[in-house]
Amino acid sequence: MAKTSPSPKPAAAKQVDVLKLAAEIIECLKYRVGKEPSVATRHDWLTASIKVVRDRVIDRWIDSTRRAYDQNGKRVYYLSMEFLIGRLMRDAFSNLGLMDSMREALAIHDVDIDIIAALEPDAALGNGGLGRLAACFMESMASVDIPAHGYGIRYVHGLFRQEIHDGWQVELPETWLEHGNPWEFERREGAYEVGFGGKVASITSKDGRLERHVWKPNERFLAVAFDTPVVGWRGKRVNTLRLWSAMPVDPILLDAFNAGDHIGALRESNKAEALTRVLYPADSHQAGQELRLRQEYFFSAASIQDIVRRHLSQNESLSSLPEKAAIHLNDTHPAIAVAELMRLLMDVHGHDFDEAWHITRHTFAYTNHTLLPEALESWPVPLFERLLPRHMQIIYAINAEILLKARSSDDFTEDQVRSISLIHEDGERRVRMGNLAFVGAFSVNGVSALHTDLMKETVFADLHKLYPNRINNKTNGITPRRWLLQCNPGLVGLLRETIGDRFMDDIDALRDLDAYADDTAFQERFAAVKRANKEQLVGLVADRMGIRLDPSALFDVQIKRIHEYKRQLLNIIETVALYDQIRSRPEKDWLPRVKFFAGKAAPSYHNAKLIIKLANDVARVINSDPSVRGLLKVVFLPNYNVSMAEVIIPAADLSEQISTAGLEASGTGNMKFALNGALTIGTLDGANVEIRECVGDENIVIFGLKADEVAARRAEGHNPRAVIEASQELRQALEAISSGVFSPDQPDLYKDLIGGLYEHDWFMVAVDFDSYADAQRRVDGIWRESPRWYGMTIRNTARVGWFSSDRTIRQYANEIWKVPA
Ligand code: 26W
Repeated sequence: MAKTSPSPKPAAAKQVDVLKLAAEIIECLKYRVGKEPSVATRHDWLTASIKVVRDRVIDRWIDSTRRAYDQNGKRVYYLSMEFLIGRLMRDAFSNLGLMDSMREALAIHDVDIDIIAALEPDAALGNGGLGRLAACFMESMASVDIPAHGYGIRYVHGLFRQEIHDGWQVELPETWLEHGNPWEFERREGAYEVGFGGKVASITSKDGRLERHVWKPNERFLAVAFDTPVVGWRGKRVNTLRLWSAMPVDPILLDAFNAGDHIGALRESNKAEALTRVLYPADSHQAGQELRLRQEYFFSAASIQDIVRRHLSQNESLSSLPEKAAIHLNDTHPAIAVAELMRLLMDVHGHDFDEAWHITRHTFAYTNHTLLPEALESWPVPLFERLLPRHMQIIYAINAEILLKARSSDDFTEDQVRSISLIHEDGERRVRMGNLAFVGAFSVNGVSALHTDLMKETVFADLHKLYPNRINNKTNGITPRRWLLQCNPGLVGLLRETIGDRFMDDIDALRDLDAYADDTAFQERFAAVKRANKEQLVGLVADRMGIRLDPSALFDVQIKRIHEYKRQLLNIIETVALYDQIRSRPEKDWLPRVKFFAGKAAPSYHNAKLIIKLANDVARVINSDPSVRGLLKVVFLPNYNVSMAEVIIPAADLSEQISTAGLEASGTGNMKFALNGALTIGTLDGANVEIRECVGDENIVIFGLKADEVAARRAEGHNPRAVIEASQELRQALEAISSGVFSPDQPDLYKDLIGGLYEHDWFMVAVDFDSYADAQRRVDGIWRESPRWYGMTIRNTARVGWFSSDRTIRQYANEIWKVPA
């Protein structure tokens, strides 16, 4: 399949390039990998190809770094516990315009670039939405030319590998570094010490006045930087993603070693290794383990030291930090950075509390990504105090300041003051990281219009009252390079022929496609592209799962983390209902459909794992039932990751965005599907609301309760049992599942899961069922009228350019960070 290159070069110049690249690959193979072509493995070719291109990145990287230094302008620092990057090779080659040349250069050596590209492991240093957003933002910041550094953790094991055994999720360790990582540069010289525990000493002057505090940790580790270049579109700018790895200060404890305790001598080493070894796999409830808090502090402290060092290398004092640095907190995971900067300002650089607080509050900005109460981070005070005693003191001092401000206003009741406090006082005392991030930041943003409104009304209602100008909205976006140009070359080719190349640099130009939405010839070509993408997915499913699919069926896709609020269960129940109907009315003209599911469940999330098992059980029964005659197929693709998304999304006809309204902060998969010409079936939740505004109500299928209706029902305590009794289709499907039709060996397996729908139906699965089933039949109707279907999906592609992360990043730059973009 033809891949696109961003800047077609004159043929002769390109030929020179290709020959030069081909020679460089051989040289690299020889001198840097240490192999002759005849004995090189595919991995060796991959390494050599990456290094050849990486060399071309380095000049631009150094140039970008020097430009930032010379200008001494404001820099952006994006602190994130997660970066869900995926593969980097195609991204870098394509952004540098080298994709076609590298393909040809490798072909000269009889190497197929697609085969070696598939060997590159996904860098899965994230769980889902939040981590992927950080990766899109890094690419966009480089593309719109913002001097930015990403800071995170170099986990040895990223998100676990998922296998499905007998329908159950099994978690296996992920080993992305097994063959080394040709993209990264280790910076041993740039290591910082990070401490834990110990005591706080007070230094007093001769006259007995308290001068300052000194924290004397009793554990110390080194944070070593690993840098990865992030190449922007057309190579304009190359930014740095700096990931920290923990190392022992003393690799071998000589005293112990000399005393013959050879194992004990490695104690420090083992502890350090444990610190950055593995990513926590829960994306919506806080694990609450000490190691997690250690990880948060470790990477925040290393990052803040690095930022302070860089600032002081160019500026006299830290008083000017807010003019030179915007430090962005990606959710509360790095919120401890607020207290760490305060500590450095006061205890190391001699600022008094007021100065330090002024500098801090004008330097940090914070994004909230979820309103789910179980996902809001808080730490027990005793744990916090033991691990970070000085930070605990600082948090108390900040709290005193905030509570005073609230109490000095007549408008605040004692309840409201309590809700603003950084310390949760009912029962076990806990430090609230959301409140810390909120008060420590000059800007607090949500990730879609609806989510931002809900933030103001719910979690942060009282803080919003105290700081009414702080909360703002920045609707999420996705990078169109990875999520269109790279993943859908067929569509890109068609777009270039139809509306020219302008959209590749200015995504809003996709609008020109609107004029072709009803053009029959264009619709046919658009459909042919989709068909080819579906055939590719059919191949993947055949290879990995041995299931044969019909590419002319409607491909109905729900791929994302498995969570009750995302309501994969609603989709599965509707699938079971459809299966019932097909069997009871086989003579009807049913529409062939394939239901795709993929996603991981947090290992400790019981119901989510049960939902995976159910999807697999339903798939097994339906796929082997001859009476549905292949009209309905269900596929659960194991081990969903970024690379898999890049194959599935371009092949989707229908995008399932069906979360309980009010619970999905934004969603970003919804944007990727729409951009690649899928129709959305969804609730008015997260960014779906804004997608509807962009594509038009007539080009999206909306169903279900709205956010305020969900809240009202939850508050009044509704009666789901009555709802179920009233819907025959739903009742039958639920009875089938809970009586063991899909789990004959364990007939009770789904009793509790389904029982919950009768009891409380917290996520409104039963309540929204009829409306969802109706919406699905509307989808059937549209699919049958092919010109209407393609008119709608073409308009989706044409009208969602606004969801580019370049737009999002420009808004962050102009409205929050105040840096030129
Ligand atoms: C403390 C455990 C934990 C870990 C991760 C709690 C919460 C998280 C994340 C905030 C969850 C997350 O990824 N949220 C998603 O963020 C996306 C990017 O803004 C949104 O599009 C999704 O709607 C939101 O669920």
